[in-house]
Amino acid sequence: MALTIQSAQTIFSNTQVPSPIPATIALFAQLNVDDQLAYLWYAYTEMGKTITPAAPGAARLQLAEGLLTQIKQMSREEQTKVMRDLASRADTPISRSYGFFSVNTKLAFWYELGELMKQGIITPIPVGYQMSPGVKVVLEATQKLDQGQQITVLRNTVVDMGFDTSELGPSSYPKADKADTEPAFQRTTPVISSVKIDGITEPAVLGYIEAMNADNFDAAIALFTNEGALQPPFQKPIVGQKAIAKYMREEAQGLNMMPQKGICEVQPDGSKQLKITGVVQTPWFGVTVGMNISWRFLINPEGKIFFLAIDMLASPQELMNLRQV
Ligand code: 45D
Repeated sequence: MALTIQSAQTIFSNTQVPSPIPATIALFAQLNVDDQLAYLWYAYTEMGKTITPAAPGAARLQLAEGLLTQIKQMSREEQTKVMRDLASRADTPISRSYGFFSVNTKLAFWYELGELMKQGIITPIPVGYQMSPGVKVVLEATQKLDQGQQITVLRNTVVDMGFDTSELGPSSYPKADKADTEPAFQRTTPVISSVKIDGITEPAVLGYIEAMNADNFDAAIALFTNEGALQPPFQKPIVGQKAIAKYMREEAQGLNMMPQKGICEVQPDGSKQLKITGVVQTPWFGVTVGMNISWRFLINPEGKIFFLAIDMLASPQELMNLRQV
């Protein structure tokens, strides 16, 4: 029987625990725009008492500089309007430009706005703002998450902001900031070249982790079948080597992957299903924040990766939990 992406998506589904991240984001999405901006400000400053993102490099900030310069020159009211437009995904020139930014440039843009807010150059919260009770509910839900989940909530809300440019095509914005202009992240930790995962000897898996930890995306992608798929957390599968390569260059740079243990089940057709749990660090937070995740691999009988899903774990206990729950 031929492997399909649809059936691959369901491997190990009986071992998965729903993540609280989408539930928290759903609560956030119900807030009105001003409450959303206030929530982000409180959540970010609260988080900042224990962890802070690394300052984005000059090359990355430069991609957002045009917008930041415009915003700095605005009145307080205009600045508030820009932030409301971003949060409500309005169709405005600034909101469109933002929509074309890569994930990491969007984060760098807000990082810089956050710095300007701390300096009092930009108002974090609209003048005369009155907090609604809903903000407290979402903040309390956020406090219950571990740090890896909290930074994922912030990241995903930032990614969703701005006008949705996905239907517009690359030509409608001249300086499209995409994979070819994506600046590199500095690696903070030394790369471990001989990967060891308890219970796993599959060469494609070990080779994948080793390549990713060296930002060697060409080597990682060569381990996939031509029509192979990568499914990042809370996303649809990205299909085909070319699309995966573009995604990796934009979003998988500088990650530190520390798989711990896994299981491998050989199927009658010779394909293998593997589930590995472990910890991933993002270059934004370095060694201070670990994200508990799992990798679910479907390897074809020829030893190539047909499907790989990355899932955020609901709890650290789940790291241990590879069998049915
Ligand atoms: O609105 O094997 C203010 C893949 C207030 C690849 C603010 C992977 C106003 C394959 C404070 C200014 C990539 C899928 C906002 C593995 C306001 C693979 C600012 C997984 C918004 C393992 C807020 C990788 C700010 C993973 C500045 C799981 C927020 C990577 C900044 C996960 C938030 C990476 C930042 C994550 C969050 C990174 C910098 C979750 C970064 C999060």
